[in-house]
Amino acid sequence: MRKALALILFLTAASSLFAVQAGLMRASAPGQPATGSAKTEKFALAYLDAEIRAGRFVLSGAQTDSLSFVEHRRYQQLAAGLPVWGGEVIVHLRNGKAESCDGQYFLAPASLETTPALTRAQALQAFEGGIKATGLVLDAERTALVVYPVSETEFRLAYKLWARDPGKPMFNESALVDAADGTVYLHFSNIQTDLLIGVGLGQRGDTLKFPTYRYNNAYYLWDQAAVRPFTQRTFDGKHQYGADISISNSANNSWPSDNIVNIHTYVGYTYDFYFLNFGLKGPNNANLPLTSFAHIYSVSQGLYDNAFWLSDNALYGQGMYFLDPYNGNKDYGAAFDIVAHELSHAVTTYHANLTYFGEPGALNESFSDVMGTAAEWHFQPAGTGYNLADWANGEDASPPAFTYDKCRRQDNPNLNSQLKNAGYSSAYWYPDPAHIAQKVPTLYSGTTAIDNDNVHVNCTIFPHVFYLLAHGGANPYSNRTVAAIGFEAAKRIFYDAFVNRMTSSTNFLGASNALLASALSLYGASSNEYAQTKEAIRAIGYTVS
Ligand SMILES: [Ca+2]
Ligand SMILES: [Ca+2]
Ligand SMILES: [Zn+2]
Repeated sequence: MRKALALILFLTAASSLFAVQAGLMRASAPGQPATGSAKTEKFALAYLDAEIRAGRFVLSGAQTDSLSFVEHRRYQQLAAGLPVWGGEVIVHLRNGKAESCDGQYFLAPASLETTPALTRAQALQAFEGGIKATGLVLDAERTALVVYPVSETEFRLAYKLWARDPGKPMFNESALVDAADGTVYLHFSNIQTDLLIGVGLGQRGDTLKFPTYRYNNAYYLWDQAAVRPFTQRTFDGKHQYGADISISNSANNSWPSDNIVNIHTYVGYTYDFYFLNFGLKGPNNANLPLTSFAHIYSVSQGLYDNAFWLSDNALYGQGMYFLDPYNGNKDYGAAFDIVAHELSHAVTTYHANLTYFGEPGALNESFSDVMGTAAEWHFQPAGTGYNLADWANGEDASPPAFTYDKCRRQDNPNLNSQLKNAGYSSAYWYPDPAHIAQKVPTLYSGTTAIDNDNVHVNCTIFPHVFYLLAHGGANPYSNRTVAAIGFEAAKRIFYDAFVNRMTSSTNFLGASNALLASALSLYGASSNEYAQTKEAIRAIGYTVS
């Protein structure tokens, strides 16, 4: 066909042939009518149907949406048996019937010279000449002949080359080179898309993948809302405080084992956990930028082994802080439930904003332990050991050997004593409470209430309620049993209660009422979920009438 036309679906006034914008084809410019009338669409579908039957489009992928059950079939256009560069359409079918389509195709000639005048090596030479490079090597698997639409009326046989430079790891390009005369139509780096995801080793030697950003020949632990819809940065304090601090970087996007790799990965997982379970888009539900600071260390600033969320910090600003191993050689950033715990504090900050003192403060900690554990179970298989889901908090932070020693326990809080672990005298060795009768009274160091009046010490009662509901079991103090309602229901009830029904001053009684209200609201008065929530609240010592 000499007088070939490009026929771009629904966008008859296309300014560029090569603007492959699948999904945007129905947009219209301001002040102009929308394109894509039913008539156009009907014509396009009929045309595509005939072309597919004639073998000029081949199925290259298909998926069915799990909510709408609409099937999306992806087709690659062929001309003379070769793929047409940029010729790709997606047909959407409902109940097996095509109802719309997206993408772009060309009125390409049915026959075309398919024997290249140039060899692959000659095409590579032409490319090298064009960009003044030497010594490039081709990836044989990824190099292929295609039909390149030079214009609406001209289709050329071309090589799509995939070239690397063995001496320069950062050089990795695709080039479209005319197979007859060596004209270089197009070339671009494969690296931005190929290597946007970094690969590194977590603290436990496990391989992790995470978003990075390339800038000036280095990669940074930085997602500029490209992989996930929020900006995420992870800084390396390099074992100091107040000194130069920069976003962690790597020359080749391959990262050595370090907890910065865990932290950067786990912040993304936690975002995914909240979004997938509750539809929450980051702590503020508006894709709040999230910054983490790893390897921060200063005894003079009172910064010992710890991890925390700070809404404000005079030196570095809002973010999550992971302090370096100091007295206990802990790797807090290496524990997924701890990263999810810290980020959950940010969720609380933007919702209930529970005051960080006394019972509201203990509830603030409770929510973080509950969601830290729920996130662990969302991503990890059940078991005992690193990277396995369990009912303790922070166990993966304890090198060199895995242990539950000194971890808060949700299955039976009484198995641990945070006050004992913290080195207080034996008169203070209260077990972590599982029941309101075990709540630790205000303890003083001088005139100061220890632990902000026991925000950690007393935070274990409600995570135990979560355990009773999700897993089922008996309270170790009251011996009252609760039948499991399962993770999904327990998660929904806790999230709804803590995010939608609590305020800065909610106390333990208020939290119990919030959980009951959530179970009632979500599952109804006659539901087993509501009945077991009542049992769980009774198990920790309240009367539910
Ligand atoms: Ca675990
Ligand atoms: Ca855990
Ligand atoms: Zn906390």
